Amino acid sequence: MKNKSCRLTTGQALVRYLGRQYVERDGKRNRFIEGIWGIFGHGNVAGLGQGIVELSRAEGLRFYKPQHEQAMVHTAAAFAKHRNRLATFACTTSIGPGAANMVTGAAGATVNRIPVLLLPSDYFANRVPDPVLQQLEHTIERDVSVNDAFRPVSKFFDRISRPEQLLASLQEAFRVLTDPADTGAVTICLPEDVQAEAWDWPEEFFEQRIWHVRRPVPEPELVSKVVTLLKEAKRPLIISGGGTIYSEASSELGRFIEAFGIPIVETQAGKGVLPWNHRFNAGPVGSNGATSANSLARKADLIIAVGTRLSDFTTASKSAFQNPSVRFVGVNVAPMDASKLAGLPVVADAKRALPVLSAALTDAGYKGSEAAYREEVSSLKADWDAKVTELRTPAEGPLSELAVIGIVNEAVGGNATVVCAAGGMPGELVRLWRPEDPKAYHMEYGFSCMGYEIAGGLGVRLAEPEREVVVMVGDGSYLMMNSEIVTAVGEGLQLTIVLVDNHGYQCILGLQRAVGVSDFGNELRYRDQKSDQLTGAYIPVDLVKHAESMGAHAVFAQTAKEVAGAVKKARQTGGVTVVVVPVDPEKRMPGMGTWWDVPVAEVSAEEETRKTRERYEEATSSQRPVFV
Ligand SMILES: Cc1ncc(C[n+]2csc(CCOP(=O)(O)OP(=O)(O)O)c2C)c(N)n1
Ligand SMILES: [Mg+2]
Repeated sequence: MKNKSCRLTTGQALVRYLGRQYVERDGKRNRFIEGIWGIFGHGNVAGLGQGIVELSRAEGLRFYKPQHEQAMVHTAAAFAKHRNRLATFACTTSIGPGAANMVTGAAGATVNRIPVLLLPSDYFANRVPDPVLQQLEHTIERDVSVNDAFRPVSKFFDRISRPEQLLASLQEAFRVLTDPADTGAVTICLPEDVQAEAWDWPEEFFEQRIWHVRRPVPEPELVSKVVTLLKEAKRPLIISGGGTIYSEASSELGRFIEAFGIPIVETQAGKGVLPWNHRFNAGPVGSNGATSANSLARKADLIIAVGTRLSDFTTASKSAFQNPSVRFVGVNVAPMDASKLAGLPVVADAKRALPVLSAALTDAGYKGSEAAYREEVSSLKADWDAKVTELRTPAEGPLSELAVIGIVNEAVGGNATVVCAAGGMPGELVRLWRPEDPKAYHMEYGFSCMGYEIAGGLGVRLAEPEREVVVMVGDGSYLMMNSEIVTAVGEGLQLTIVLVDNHGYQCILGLQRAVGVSDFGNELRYRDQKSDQLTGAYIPVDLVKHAESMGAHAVFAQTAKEVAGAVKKARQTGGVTVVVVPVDPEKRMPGMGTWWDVPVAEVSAEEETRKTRERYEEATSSQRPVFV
């Protein structure tokens, strides 16, 4: 018997399919694709674009138009991150440059393991008009297009040269998108002629589909091994990453550490899993870490890494763990992450694994860490908290970026979501911001992509309209990508943006000094006519006028009172408010004995560089590239 079918174009069928995909986890169900973001060109306006016009409203998919293709991927990723990867957006572009503009966003999503569905258009499958406007004519490989640049940055890649290929392709695309270990950017390239081509689609293809988001349980054999390891450990420590938050395992983690007196330290993606003032939360670990967390990490003999990819910032480029007999356990849905640092790979979901471990430990008579260790944790934590308070407190004279962070945090509280990605602020926020909720700290520090901040803030705002959102952005990031303010204004969204102006790329300038190079090419300065270098006066950019021109309310605030007042007022004013805060670039975060591996020139005519190289070589000797 022939099944019923319906005749639709590829573009129409795709829209219908997207509207009917749901996810389910812990018995809760929601639509997976919340809407479609797109910028049209000849590649998609008649194909998928026509499908969107005709069907998206009926399918409950709202269409959004950003100002930049890269930005819309950041928005989609931020939305998905805030929703713990249980929902995202689809993003459509034209061919060539529109598609290429999404590659950076795709990489960011994949690096951070965040689902985004990317639908770049591609040149004609029939190749009759070749080369179509914007087509890359590869001289040897005729089937290569600009879109092949998505391959290394996607977790799934396909090119649809016949409509019916969508049947199998979308099935796999959604499996990857909704799988906690495999997820990332999923790219389906759509040749412009195929988008407009009709086919008889089986009705079943459009039935509502519910994707179960798995929570793998730990293997009992490995649970026993963890029990043995913990019973032997004197200084156990948990590193908690973004995975713990995506898994919604805050309560399970809290119960586990309370039961056994094991402290946690946080990564950038994992910050906020427990409130900053939880007695066993020893703060951020690694290169931008707290003295408390780093002291515990240095001496730990057993580290349980939960939901973290153990990036170089977390491990201080593999120098953070100095106990000769330290062992690692990796609790992670992704086998690659579970096995890092030669860890015992407990491939499991955090929310499932922690109670299982807890029960096994109790059964085995494990009483938890010793009193002296717990006391050490509290005393380290108390010292660190006092240090944070001191660093956040405004001093005399022009504001420091550190003080601005404290002022803004005080003004919005511990439940508003702070959004940031690149510059000096991520390293400062991770130490100084005090979140009181797992969704109060949104840092994109896997790719640390300049330009994510405002677009990301927009995504968070859409993901949870009730919560206050404050974007912290440096002048460099702002100048690179600010035009999503127009999108937020157009959508009537409230967004508070704190724009910290220190005349350029001050974190890289600080790094430059740290690697023994003199100040060069990082500040926003005129070319000096005499030296022919970028050493002239600061280029005055009127950031207030700039923000105003896009429809934002803009406020210049240079004292603690003005900053706090402007931030508080922003929420009542509604719409987008940009608070421009000038800060003293030389009031930097003091050194805290941490390290990040950035290689220093091995030979140089500069004495300073040679000395720095000596110190660098000394520092690398504390790296441990191999663990057993
Ligand atoms: C797209 C992109 N390009 C380059 C970099 C390298 N980079 C990291 S931070 C930074 C400077 C950021 O300047 P700003 O936003 O003003 O922050 P500040 O350094 O002053 O704190 C640069 C160039 C990056 N992370 N992302
Ligand atoms: Mg700056």
